[in-house]
Amino acid sequence: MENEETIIRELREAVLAYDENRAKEGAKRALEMGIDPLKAVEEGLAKGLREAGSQFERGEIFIPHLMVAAEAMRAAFKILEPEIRRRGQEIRARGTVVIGTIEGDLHDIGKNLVSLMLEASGFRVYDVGRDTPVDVFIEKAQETNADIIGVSALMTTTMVGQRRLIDRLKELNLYGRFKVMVGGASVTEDWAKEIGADAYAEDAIDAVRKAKTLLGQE
Ligand code: HCB
Repeated sequence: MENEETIIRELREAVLAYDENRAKEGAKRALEMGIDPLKAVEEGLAKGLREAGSQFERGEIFIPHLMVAAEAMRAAFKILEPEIRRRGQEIRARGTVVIGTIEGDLHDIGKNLVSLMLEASGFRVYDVGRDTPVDVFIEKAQETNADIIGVSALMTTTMVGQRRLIDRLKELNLYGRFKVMVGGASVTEDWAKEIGADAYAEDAIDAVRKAKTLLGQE
């Protein structure tokens, strides 16, 4: 017999099985049955994605698995999102993050993953895309009253953009107003310290952990 519990379990398992169609079907069934869409996200999809994240941390699965799990969640989330808005509910807001890949850099897979994991963990996320100028990050952060700016850079040639962003915040007297979290393949903890960033995150799971720590939540 299909009930709320079985549908929520189905959503969680669909994400863990990397099955986008199954996740979308589950989301439609949840709406048909009048299940609280926020509960379907939090206890179904997001729980599945977090479990996939733990499997990744334990080395049981790899980046491509995490990405398809994330895609399955994103597809089903899109189906549930309008109903969440219609009910006037808000995703549990832990804080607001503006995230993007810095100017000159087209790599966005990691940034997208971080963005989705933050979203799944209750942050409100504004994604400013890739190849994004420093001022666009800062304007968006001001406009949305963000808590954190996440800056991705994958190449040694574009990492300097992370430093430029922090220098620009200083110039504008906004250094300290927004916490800055940096990441990307070539980025290290030492680099983050050197440029005056508030945090370095190694991967999407670490990014969620660091974002919570920055806001004094864990
Ligand atoms: Co690209 N590329 N690439 N590339 N590329 C790298 C990054 C090299 C390291 C490959 C190499 O030479 N060994 C290299 C950079 C060398 C360097 O500077 N040290 C490189 C180069 C040189 C280039 C081109 C210049 C190649 C060329 O055209 N000659 C060119 C650059 C174009 C440009 O940006 N202007 C280029 C192009 C490409 C694509 C388009 C083919 C493709 C990108 C597709 C896309 O993103 N839409 C690509 C890819 C896929 C890679 C590799 C193979 C994988 C990157 C990736 O997606 N990793 C990469 C090799 C590597 O990284 N070792 C190679 C998986 C994600 C999940 O990891 O590290 O991006 P991630 O993100 C993590 C983590 O860093 C952290 O969390 C994420 C999730 O776990 N994180 C954050 C990331 N951002 C964060 C922000 C935060 O606030 C917090 C945490």
